[in-house]
Amino acid sequence: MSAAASTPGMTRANRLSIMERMLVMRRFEERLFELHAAGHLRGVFHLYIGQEGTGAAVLEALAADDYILSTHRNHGHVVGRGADAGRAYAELIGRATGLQGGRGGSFHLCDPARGVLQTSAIVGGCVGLATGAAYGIRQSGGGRVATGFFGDAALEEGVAFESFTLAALWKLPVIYVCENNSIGAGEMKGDSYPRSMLGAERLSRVPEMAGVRTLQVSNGANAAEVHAAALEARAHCLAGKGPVFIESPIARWPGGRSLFPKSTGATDLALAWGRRAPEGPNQDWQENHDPVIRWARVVLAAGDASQDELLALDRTVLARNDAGMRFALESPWPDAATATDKVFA
Ligand SMILES: Cc1ncc(C[n+]2csc(CCOP(=O)(O)OP(=O)(O)O)c2C)c(N)n1
Ligand SMILES: [Mg+2]
Repeated sequence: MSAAASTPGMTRANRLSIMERMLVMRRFEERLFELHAAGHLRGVFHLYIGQEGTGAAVLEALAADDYILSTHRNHGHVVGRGADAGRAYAELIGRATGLQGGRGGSFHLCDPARGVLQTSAIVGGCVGLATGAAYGIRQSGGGRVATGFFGDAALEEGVAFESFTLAALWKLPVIYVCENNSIGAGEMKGDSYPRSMLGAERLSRVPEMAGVRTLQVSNGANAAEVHAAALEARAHCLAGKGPVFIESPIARWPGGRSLFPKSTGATDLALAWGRRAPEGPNQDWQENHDPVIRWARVVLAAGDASQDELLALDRTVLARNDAGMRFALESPWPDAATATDKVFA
């Protein structure tokens, strides 16, 4: 079976667009380690590295005016949607030109002008926000969907069950994308941290119990499978049939297991055509689980691009990214006189 045949419903343009979204997400966050090392990032931050196969595919399946809500692990969703890298970096390092004027930082990064309405770092918060956005869509005539991206732990919060119930009862156009990264990869044991703490034997039992339709993706690194599920979910919502929950299991990136992420080095696209990753604890993930490398193999096998064309795309993405980083570093701090602007109490 050719790779193209394993991407049903997808055009060459879809495959290349997903590749570009993934590279945009990946390069943006890899460069964050440099900002952190230079002391520009204050406090903890969470990276989306390793989850791009899910985010890029869902974003590709959505329409430009669909709404998106996210969590503490939001950078990928925001830049993958097309947010300006410079304004996103500026936000992360607290500059006045940031998407939130430098007041939100990593935990609140969003881009309402591009439909990324809000980010909540409160676990489960995004489930409620996405449901509310879908209610807003319903009240204003429909024709679009709201999509909430959240982690497996969100299902442990009461707001998730309450939101699922309301969305099912009111048949709201909302897609719940659960990025379940409590899945072992490489040296990680299946029962080690992090893992879900639910009584339910499958995550999807929770939304099912509330009457929400569920779709199970077998591997969240497989963007083709995620894309197909997202298209199906969107059509279901637009037909007025109510919410859909997608569980996307993701082999957790080895750099993302500690409180502060640890770099595993810049992604080497040549792993897609046979170069070996450095031996060590990250090798299995880098060669076999990294969604960027896996998708590059799909694009190559489909004949969508040559190795040189993929490298050229990557250089273009990096150049744009790094111009954004320079813009952010050269941007001014917020004016102290505006410190109480947008403070409500
Ligand atoms: C209500 C609430 N409880 C606890 C926390 C602290 N906290 C931040 S991230 C996190 C784990 C989130 O896991 P998951 O939702 O699966 O997302 P992941 O980080 O694995 O992508 C916790 C407990 C929080 N932010 N909000
Ligand atoms: Mg998780």
